[in-house]
Amino acid sequence: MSNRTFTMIKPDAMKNGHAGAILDRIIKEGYRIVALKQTKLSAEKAGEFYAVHSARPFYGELVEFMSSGIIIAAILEKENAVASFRTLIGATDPAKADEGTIRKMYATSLGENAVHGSDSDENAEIEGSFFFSGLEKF
Ligand code: RTP
Ligand code: MG
Repeated sequence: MSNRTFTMIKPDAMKNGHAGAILDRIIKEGYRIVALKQTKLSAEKAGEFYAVHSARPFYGELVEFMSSGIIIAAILEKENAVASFRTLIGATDPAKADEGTIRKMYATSLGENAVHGSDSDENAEIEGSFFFSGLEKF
């Protein structure tokens, strides 16, 4: 089991001023920041990142949203990082997320849900490498 995951603070949380609170929570929960940057995805890059969802009805909306504003991308390290981080962020739909989870506290809607968390060790590695070179991971 790998001890790393990949996250993004999505455009809604950035625009709503939650980035500081979310990063503070992540650090307080014991994640070490391996790499971090503020950036903006083009529609093409957002489409590539979420290519696994390209056949889904919400794909166009998802690509438009994820390229609509600045994001923060980060690689995080903690024991059992992928699963523990998905527990910390809560269900995809904030209305169904547990009390105290990041999506419950900061997400806007199912489509605009504040944060991303990798869903497997393999995808954590692929997604982290999408944003960061080896020289940017410490
Ligand atoms: P993520 O990949 O962003 O961490 O979210 P997730 O695993 O919880 O959910 P996933 O199934 O991978 O969906 C990716 C993102 O697509 C948007 N979505 N919209 N309108 C809809 O029905 C719908 N369903 C999913 C969400 O922004 C979700 O995070
Ligand atoms: Mg996902």
